[in-house]
Amino acid sequence: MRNASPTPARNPEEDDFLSSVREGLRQRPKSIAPKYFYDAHGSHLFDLICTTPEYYPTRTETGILDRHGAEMAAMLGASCVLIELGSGSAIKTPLILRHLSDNAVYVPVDICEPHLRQSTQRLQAMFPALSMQPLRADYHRLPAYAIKHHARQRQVVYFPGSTIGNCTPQEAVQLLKSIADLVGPGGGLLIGVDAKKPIEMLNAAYNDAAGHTAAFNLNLLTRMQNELGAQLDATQFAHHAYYNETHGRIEMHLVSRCRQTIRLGTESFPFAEGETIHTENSYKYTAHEFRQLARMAGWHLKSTWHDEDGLFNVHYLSL
Ligand code: AVJ
Repeated sequence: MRNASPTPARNPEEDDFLSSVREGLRQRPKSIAPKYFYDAHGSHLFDLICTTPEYYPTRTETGILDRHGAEMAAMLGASCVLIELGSGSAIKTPLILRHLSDNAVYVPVDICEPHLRQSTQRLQAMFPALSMQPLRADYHRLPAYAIKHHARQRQVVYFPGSTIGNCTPQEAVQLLKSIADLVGPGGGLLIGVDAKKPIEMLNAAYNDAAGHTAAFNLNLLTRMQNELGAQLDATQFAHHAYYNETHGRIEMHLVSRCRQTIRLGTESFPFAEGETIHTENSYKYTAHEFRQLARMAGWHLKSTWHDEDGLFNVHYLSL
């Protein structure tokens, strides 16, 4: 399997931007799923967000993995099959891979083929002895048979970055159940989860002074113009992100600055002044809350690592 090339998509409709936008704009309140942020420019903007002083999750999680990676790898089993969901540019992955043995297998799973190829190449150069089995797939629809492995090798999903925060708690339980089905009995899950913290710090993280988060949010409108031929004036929308304490989540919205209409094909979507498109939820969980959620999906919390200030948790769970 060494240096295998990415598996081509089985289902070309799996990422249907047009029908998602159409359906999302028909809803009340209007919404578009956050996975559509990540075209090439959006992914670049996300990388910029991660470098801002306000956005603490990336550097905090990196610090945790750097300090405790050896202990994590010991719990995973050094010769496991490590399946990274939504691997993207896989910046933090070496912090785990460097502690695995040559018998381990690394399976990056990502929807974006160029990302997958580049990151696999980079990691294979860093760890020439490690087998890599890149898989181009939407990890929400990953079939259990997709990953080849030895029957006695433990399969561990690696899901960093608090990406699970984009799911509602109900969806998170479903995703955690499907991860359980994927890895099977004896399997494990290493997952990064952003923690609850003072509201000012949360709000600042999603309203960075450099404006990268605003650009990231507004890029969704540019994508709609460029890829779907949507007729709209992006300057008449504003970025709005705030912590919703009731739900324990950051909400991101695109707020209409005036009465206006977005046209998409033959369809018109009128906006009142102040009406929003809800573009993202980012849920924050205490370690206790996340343990309860995981338990509902059949997982047992084995260990939690965090930074000194308790901003971010990395959990290891087993079935
Ligand atoms: C990649 C989903 C974890 O929720 O913090 C960053 C995305 N949105 N700034 C997050 C994001 C705005 C990020 N996740």
